[in-house]
Amino acid sequence: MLKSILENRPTLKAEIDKVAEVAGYLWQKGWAERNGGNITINVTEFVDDEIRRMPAISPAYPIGTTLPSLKGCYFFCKGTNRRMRDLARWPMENGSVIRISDDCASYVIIADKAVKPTSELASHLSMHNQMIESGNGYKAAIHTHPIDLIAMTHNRAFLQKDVLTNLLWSMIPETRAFCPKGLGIVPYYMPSSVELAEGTIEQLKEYDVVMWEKHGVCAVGPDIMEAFDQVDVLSKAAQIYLTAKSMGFTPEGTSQEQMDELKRAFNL
Ligand code: 2HA
Ligand code: ZN
Repeated sequence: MLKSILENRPTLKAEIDKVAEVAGYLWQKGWAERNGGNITINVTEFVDDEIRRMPAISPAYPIGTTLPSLKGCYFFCKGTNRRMRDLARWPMENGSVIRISDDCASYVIIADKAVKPTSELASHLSMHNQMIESGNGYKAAIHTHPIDLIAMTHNRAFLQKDVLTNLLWSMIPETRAFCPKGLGIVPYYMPSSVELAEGTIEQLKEYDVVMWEKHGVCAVGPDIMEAFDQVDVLSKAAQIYLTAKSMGFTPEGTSQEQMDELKRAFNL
């Protein structure tokens, strides 16, 4: 049996372990039906000369767009049509490491198996390209289908800029503290489309979390655990809103003054 790229690479393995842990959370939360959702992480910092010499185990596939800042980059990506709950248990069977080709418009798979990456690869890699260009040091992108947050995007009133941000911030102070930029909104586009990727990139200039109308959420962060945490915090706030609603009343929400006080106290 061929050895895994993770063998004798504890720092790379630790990042893949975090991906597997988060994949398990997504399944447990009911956010990852069938093959729903995607995770990609930039693993370039863990790449050594031996990895750089590893031959392609797939043809060169087009990304669908050209991303100049990804030259020489490597990513671990969930496989297309693979289940999150399977990624949780067997990450290297349900995801793969890819190398961006020198043309920055295509990629090859290098390890462990020729598992073709996520259908949302163009939007994920566009997010990574932008994170590199912004210099924010972020290495992880997650896309998932949280029931409560998606339900909220079915209400047109919530799709106006920062309406949802302010509503969710006002449900519990932690949301203001741990999701300080709030969330952006991308109007409905076909899954996997270039429009969806471009809309996401535009919103990420301002936010770390972006809602895809009637589809799901995308979040970015320094690592996959932190990207997940932001979605988790927002989902908690959405749960509080809908629990109050199902008790028959509209929750009052903390006041603008109380939120401003928090902003000052936490230096947000
Ligand atoms: O990969 O969620 O939007 C499955 C999806 C695509
Ligand atoms: Zn999706």
